[in-house]
Amino acid sequence: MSWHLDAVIYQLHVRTFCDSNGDGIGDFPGLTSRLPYLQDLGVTCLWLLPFYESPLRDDGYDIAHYERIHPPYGTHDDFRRFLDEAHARGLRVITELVINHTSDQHPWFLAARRAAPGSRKRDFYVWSDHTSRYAGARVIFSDTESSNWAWDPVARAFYWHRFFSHQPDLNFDNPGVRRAVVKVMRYWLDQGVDALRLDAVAHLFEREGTSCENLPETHAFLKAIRSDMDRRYGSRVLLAEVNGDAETVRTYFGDGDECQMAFHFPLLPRLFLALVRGDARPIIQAVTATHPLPDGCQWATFLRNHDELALSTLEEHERATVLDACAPDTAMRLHGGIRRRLAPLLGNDRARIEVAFSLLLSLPGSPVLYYGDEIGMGDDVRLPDRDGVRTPMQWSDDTHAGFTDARARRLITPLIDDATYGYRRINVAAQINDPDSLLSRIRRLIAGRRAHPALARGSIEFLQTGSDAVLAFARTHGSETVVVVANLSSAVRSIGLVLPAQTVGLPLVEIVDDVVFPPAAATPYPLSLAPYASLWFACAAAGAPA
Ligand code: TEU
Ligand code: CA
Repeated sequence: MSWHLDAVIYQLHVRTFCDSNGDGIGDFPGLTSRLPYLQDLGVTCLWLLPFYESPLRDDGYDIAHYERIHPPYGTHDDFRRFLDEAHARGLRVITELVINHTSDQHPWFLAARRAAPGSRKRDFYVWSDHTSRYAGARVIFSDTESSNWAWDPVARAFYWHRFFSHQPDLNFDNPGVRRAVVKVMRYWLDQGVDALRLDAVAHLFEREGTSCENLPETHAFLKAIRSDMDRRYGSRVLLAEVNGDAETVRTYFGDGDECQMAFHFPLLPRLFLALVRGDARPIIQAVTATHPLPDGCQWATFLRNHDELALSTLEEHERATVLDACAPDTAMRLHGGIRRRLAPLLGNDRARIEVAFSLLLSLPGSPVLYYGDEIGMGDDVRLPDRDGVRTPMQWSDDTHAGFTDARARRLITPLIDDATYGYRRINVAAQINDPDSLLSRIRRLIAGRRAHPALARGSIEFLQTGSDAVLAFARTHGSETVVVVANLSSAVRSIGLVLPAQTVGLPLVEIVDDVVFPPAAATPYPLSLAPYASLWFACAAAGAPA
């Protein structure tokens, strides 16, 4: 088991992936019809953004009913058919468990605001007569919210919210809440999902005099739900979404008894910093600070997701460097991060995009690809909030990009239709049979990773290259070592690569392009690298099974 240790995860939104019935809204039958594409890409796991009943004021992270599917996305049967079909194709499925908060339209909140102060129902949420409680908690959505408290005229009290004011936080001190969220967890595990992404999980409890983040009570609760899950379901997985520094995020693995996975938020901005500066050191620092993990645990690494690119774990001057280079226009910025997709963030430079994927797919961690980035989709900063990075998947140059029926009158969100990134140029159909396309390159990278378990499960050792601009590391698992070399700069680099002792004298085969290099008779091994070039060398000990 332990499929999560070598997963290649694809993140998508049912609503923007494929529409089957011409109403302009993506749905489960549409997604199911696109499973062959995902299987062919080579990913092994799908992560679905929230698809539950919701007023959609936070794109579904504002849940109004945990066990119902938002009707336009399909029925329960449609979901079951999708899940069965995904499993039949060997694809695992991660769904969202958003338990820090609900929508203010959730029946629990509608009841709480009318219930008597101090009653069980009222105490499903966190209330106060004044806004000075928990003053140590920062405001996360700093561009849109000014306080973590909002006035409710029905309850005649303030309620606590870490995100939008229409998303009241559940009160985890109430045992009724803890029981209710465990019931939700079991409901989706009973449906057969393989893993749950724990949204905003750092914020479950509040305590006076603290930042109200990462509290011991939160960790205790996570250990409790993990043991409940293990006892009842065996090998299911919890994935923590905690945007924090290395030390903080690492605590969510516990001693291997909390979450088996956590997003690698500390690495993310350092990948961009490294590419902006042409300097490998931020990556080495982030990986060194977060390795190794307890047995059975794995990072979920990513380049982009559905949110803004979070820069909060960088030093002030580092953040300024990335913002200046990647988000020169203030419209591209949100909550201190950047609301752009991968291709635009990297100046639509094909070589830089490829090296970013090369690192994503070779550094420790199970990689998460954000839908559309595999074809180099763009964004639309004119759309509100983070909608600009959540536009419909571009399947072809047909009407509506092949996302929906040509007769559909209105799409859930506008397509990208500009000269550079518009669907007429950037689409799956144009790339799928072209061996030189970005999509084909990424398919080969994924295949190379899956063929070499050292890239998923191996240890990591950073190698000397004589140049800060060139990152090199060895991943070793059993008798196999894979050596990765990446030029992070826009200049040609000539280096002497200090190879690990066990690889000297072995033939070097570049995995992605299947090219045999001269054996490394001695170390350092001389190499010349084009701007942003990356190479993956397989070196298997002679006579040993790879
Ligand atoms: O985000 C939770 C969260 O902690 C964010 O601050 C995130 O770290 C930040 O946006 C940096 O990328 C989750 C969802 O991912 C987000 O889409 C929701 O809006 C949010 O919860 C509230 O529900
Ligand atoms: Ca539809």
